[in-house]
Amino acid sequence: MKTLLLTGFEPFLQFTINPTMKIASELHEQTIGEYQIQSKILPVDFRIAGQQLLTYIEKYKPDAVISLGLAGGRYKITPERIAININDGEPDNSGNKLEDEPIIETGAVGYFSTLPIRKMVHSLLDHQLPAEISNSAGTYLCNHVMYQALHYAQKEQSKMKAGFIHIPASHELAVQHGKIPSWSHEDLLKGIKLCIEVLSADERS
Ligand code: PCA
Repeated sequence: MKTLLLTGFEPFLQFTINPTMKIASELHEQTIGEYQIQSKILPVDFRIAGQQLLTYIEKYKPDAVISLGLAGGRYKITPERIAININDGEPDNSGNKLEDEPIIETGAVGYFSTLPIRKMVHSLLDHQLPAEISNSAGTYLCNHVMYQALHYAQKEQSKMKAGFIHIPASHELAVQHGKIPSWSHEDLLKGIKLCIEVLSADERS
């Protein structure tokens, strides 16, 4: 059995709910394909999210890491293609406002996801769930943790796969927010389960 570290994020900015929390916690300790899942929720804080993620990676020594984030306003499930070496954006939940700052001073400009993102998108579409690869994870916390995991794998010459999937709002969040498209929790959960099945099947082939 392999280990998957699955992370979600706490709520942030104007989003009073983060649907990734519910998905991550419902999948905690479940088995999908060859993967036993360990779920964790990360803080929306530039100074501690990456460190927490690396602590969990060292603790669980996962074969793969999938981090989930909310992309409020997107209509589709979007596996991310690349993480870039920049922290920039709105203040985080602790009030840190970073601008044009490298995540890791000596790190690469960017890292491609090592998840089977094209196969994930195909599988989601085959199951009638709208999906596409995203070519930018932004420069906020989601990009930050994706970069941190991939940098770690590269630095340690680890075979650990890593990457990030952004999801749309849930109906629950959209009702509170008022101006963003949304999916049912059940469909979001189904989509993430499919992505994990694809990851597992990809490694068997
Ligand atoms: N989405 C934000 C940070 C936390 C989350 O769920 C992002 O896209 O960076």
